[in-house]
Amino acid sequence: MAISRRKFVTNSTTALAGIALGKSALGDTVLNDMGNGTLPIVVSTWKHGLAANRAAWAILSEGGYALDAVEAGVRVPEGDPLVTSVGYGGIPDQTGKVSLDACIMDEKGQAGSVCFLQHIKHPISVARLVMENTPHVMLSGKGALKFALANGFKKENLLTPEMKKKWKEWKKKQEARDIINFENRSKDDHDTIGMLALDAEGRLCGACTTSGVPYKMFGRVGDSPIIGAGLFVDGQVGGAVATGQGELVMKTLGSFLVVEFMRNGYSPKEACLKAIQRITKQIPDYQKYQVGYIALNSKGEYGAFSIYPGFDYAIKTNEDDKLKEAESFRKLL
Ligand code: SD4
Repeated sequence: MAISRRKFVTNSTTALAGIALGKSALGDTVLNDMGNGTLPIVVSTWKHGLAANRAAWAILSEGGYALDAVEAGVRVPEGDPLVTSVGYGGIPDQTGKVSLDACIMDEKGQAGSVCFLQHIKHPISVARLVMENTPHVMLSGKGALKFALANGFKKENLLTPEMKKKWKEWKKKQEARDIINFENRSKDDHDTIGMLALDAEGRLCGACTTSGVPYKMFGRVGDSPIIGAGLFVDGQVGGAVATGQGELVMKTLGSFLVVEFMRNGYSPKEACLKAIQRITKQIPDYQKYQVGYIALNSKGEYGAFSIYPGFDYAIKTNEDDKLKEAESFRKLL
């Protein structure tokens, strides 16, 4: 059922009445669709999305495939030791080990994923191989590593000397660092990259890759490799990716939810807002955490929304190469 903007504003205002969200603020929020439908387009999370988008753009602007574009795009922060939340140079777990989560989806709904993968710099490329060369969707831990090594990936030490030093400092203090993206964050924390691209032929694909929550428990897996949580793509409708505290995203199957809202007629931004509202309604201690979603529909319109201010996302089209701050739920309260 397609829902008109007016009806959405009314419904949402009613739903949010308990938290005194002003009608005009919500109206402003939901009326702001973005993207004018020109293809190709690529959107991704956080500031490191700018460089990643440019790598994706090199493929998209030549008429290339969105799947190649998202893989090439997210490999940039995966390989960059200065991006401390993805791939090589990622913040380790409590035991000083870097473990990575990643997944990828194509326009036909095919999916591949790896989780708790150690020693491999580019988990996104392993996830793509799981999708293309196995009958499965997800490989984990030692099995994922074995599969990667059998397919020619190199075993590497992903813990940079800088991160080892930071981890040792953290160990002395044992500060809880499960609250990410606000309050507790240091300037150089950057966070998961999720990327969505729509190529010149209208093929929509997505990728998501991370080293996860800083100083997580050994063995912890977040939302990022979970199809439907960290990433979901329906080539006919749209795609969504999540960043932030993965546990909240997993409990609400966030990216799938965003895509389902788009299927029901909501714009990408409205759909992200509705998925954030699901968290704020269902998760009692949500205030402690940040979550952000970005979405891109099959018409090339995009949008984003987060719980707290401070979530930036990057957009690249023929005309744009920019970073934008998502609107946020708590700012409207
Ligand atoms: C996780 N969602 O492992 C990831 C972390 C993240 O921005 O996105 N940080 O929970």
